[in-house]
Order: sequence, then structure tokens, then C-alpha cells
Amino acid sequence: MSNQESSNTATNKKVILSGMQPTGRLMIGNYAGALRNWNALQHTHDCLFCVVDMHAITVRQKPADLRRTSLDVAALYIASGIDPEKSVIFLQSHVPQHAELAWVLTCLTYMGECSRMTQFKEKSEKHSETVGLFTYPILMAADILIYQADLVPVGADQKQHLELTRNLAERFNHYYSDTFVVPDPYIPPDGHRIMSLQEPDKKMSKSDSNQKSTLFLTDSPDEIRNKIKRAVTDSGTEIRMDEARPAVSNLLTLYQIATSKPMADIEAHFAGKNYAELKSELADAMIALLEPVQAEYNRLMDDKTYLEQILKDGAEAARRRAHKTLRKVYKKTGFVPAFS
Ligand code: ATP
Ligand code: LTN
Repeated sequence: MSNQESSNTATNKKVILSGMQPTGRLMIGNYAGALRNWNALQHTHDCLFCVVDMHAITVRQKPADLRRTSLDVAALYIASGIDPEKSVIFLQSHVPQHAELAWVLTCLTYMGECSRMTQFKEKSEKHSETVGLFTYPILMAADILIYQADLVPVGADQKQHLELTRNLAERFNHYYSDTFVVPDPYIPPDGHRIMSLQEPDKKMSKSDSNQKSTLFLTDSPDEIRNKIKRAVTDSGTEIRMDEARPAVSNLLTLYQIATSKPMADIEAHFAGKNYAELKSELADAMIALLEPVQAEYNRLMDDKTYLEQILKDGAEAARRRAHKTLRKVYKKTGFVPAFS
């Protein structure tokens, strides 16, 4: 449990921090596994959502792509319902305190703690084994601890990083004195894992090289219809959830995301129908789900000044909060305050 109470004494709400990497266009898995829950949480919690562009460069990025995708991700946060009046939305690189805290935490982290991270092992097989990839989880810990977050909504693959974050917070608190809230992971009760449309035993990913595998939030109705039509199916004809038939189960899960209906009703609806009918109805439902998101996204991209203002205000609010924590940390560490 937390060593300290939630830092937001003004609102008495628990603080939530989460983020996504701008490593590609957002897709339906990001919506189902994260954005939908962030949306719900912002009504009851004090939420900060960042676009973690500094994490994205742990894997080589083309500068023009990174610039475009970072704004794209921010616009899609807002278009899918994250309300800038309720939540703080910002780009990680606009708040230098993340990197500054990360350095202090780096000096408290043992080599073994980073080298046992499974995501590091997986990513360093596919990409250059840089020190940035190695210390990635320490920057993530800084993202969280700098805002004294109580809860961190993440997918199961991030639990190990959260564990390190907790250990670092406890280590700092123990060595210096109580400073950080020790955050808990928040694994959503109805978390859905969306699988690739082409290889249903692999998770859908925004950076998959095969674009047919992924339903992007900005895909046109034709693209959505075509990708769903070409999605692989399993043997057998029955349309119901079945662990042994990941392809049909994935299509049904997507239908549930798009319609918010209970799975039992969905299975009853498709009883006796065929794959073509399922795919056609799923495409209709997905197009209807994404239509308002895309309309809002297009509006935001057409008027960049509004988006830029939100990110400017978000970064200012985030910097104010981050500065408070960093000042305490520097003082406790023994750094001489800057002379004015
Ligand atoms: P990359 O392809 O760059 O590894 P990704 O698309 O797999 O990225 P992340 O940026 O790692 O996704 O994740 C952002 C958020 O979206 C996380 O909270 C993660 O749990 C969620 N998420 C990602 N992919 C899926 C998926 N297929 N199903 C459900 N949730 C997902
Ligand atoms: N590692 C996370 C992205 C991320 C994050 C964070 C999530 C970076 N910093 C802080 C929650 C809180 C990912 O790859 N999904």
C-alpha cells in the first residue's frame, strides 16, 4: 500500500498516470485495452495521460514520423473521449522533470533489476541493444513517481515494470525519508486483449509490419471492411467464444467492444449464422464505433492551434506538479539548491 496519501489533497481524488508510446498510429487494441478505461476513470480520478515520446526513441524513430505520430496520438486520446477539462494531457518531452528524476532513480537501480525485465530481453532481440532500451523501465518509474500517482492502468505485460517502480519508490523512501507514493497497478476488470487479424495467436500491435493485421482507429470504412473480410478464421463453423478457436473468439471480442453488448447476447445473436454474416455485422459496428472518433480526430487535425493549446496547458499543469516532487527529491538527495 501507499506510504503516503494521494498527493491531490485539493480534490481528494486518487491520482492516475498512464501513457502510450507514439510508435505508430493507435489501433483498436489500444482503445479496448487502455483508452476506454482511461475514459471511464477520468470521471472518478485525478488523471494525467501522457504521450511517452521519450520512450519511443528507445527504438530508432524517423524524426518526421515521431513528430507526426506524437501529435496524432494526443489527438486520438482526445477524439476517443479523454476530456482536457478533466484530465491533464501532455507530451512527456515537454516536462523535463521526468528525465531529471529518472537520473536520480537510475542511481538507485541495480543492473540485475533491469536485465531481468522480459520486455528488455524481447525488444533487444529485435532492435539495437542500447542503454536506453535497458533503462526504459526507470524512465517509466519516473513518469509515475513524479506525479505521486496512486494507480497506474496498464496491460499485464507492464506489471514487471510497475513492480520495479514500487521497489524504487520504497528504496528512496527508506534511504532518504518518505517522499513517494508507492503506486498500485490497475488492471481493468473487463480488460480485453485484442489479437492480430492475420495471426490470432499474436497480440494486435500498432507497429506490426503487416498492416492487414491491425485495425487502426483512423482506418477508412473501406479499409475496416476489407481488413475484417480478409481476417483469418479457424476451422469449424460455430460462432461462439472458444479458447481453441482464437480467430472467431477475437472477432466476437471486437464485436463486443464495438457494441458494448454482453457476450451471451452476442453468441445468441450469431447462433446459426456464418462467418460472412459475422464479419459483415462486425464491420458495420466497427465503422459506427469509429465514426465519431474519426470526426473529432479530423476536426482536431484541421485546427492544430486548439490541439497545441491543450498540450501547452497540459504541459504547464504537469510541470507545476512535477517540479514540486523534483524539488523535494533533489533536496533529500543532497543537491545544493540553485543560487538565485
Ligand atoms: P508497440 O507495437 O509499439 O509495441 P502496442 O501497440 O503493442 O505498441 P503499447 O504502446 O505497448 O501498444 O500499449 C499502449 C496501451 O495499449 C497499453 O496499455 C496496452 O496494454 C494496450 N494494448 C496494446 N495492444 C493491445 C492489444 N492488442 N489488446 C489490448 N490492449 C492493448
Ligand atoms: N511502457 C508502457 C508505456 C509507458 C507507461 C508509462 C504506461 C511509459 N511510461 C507510465 C503507464 C505509466 C507501454 O509500453 N505500454
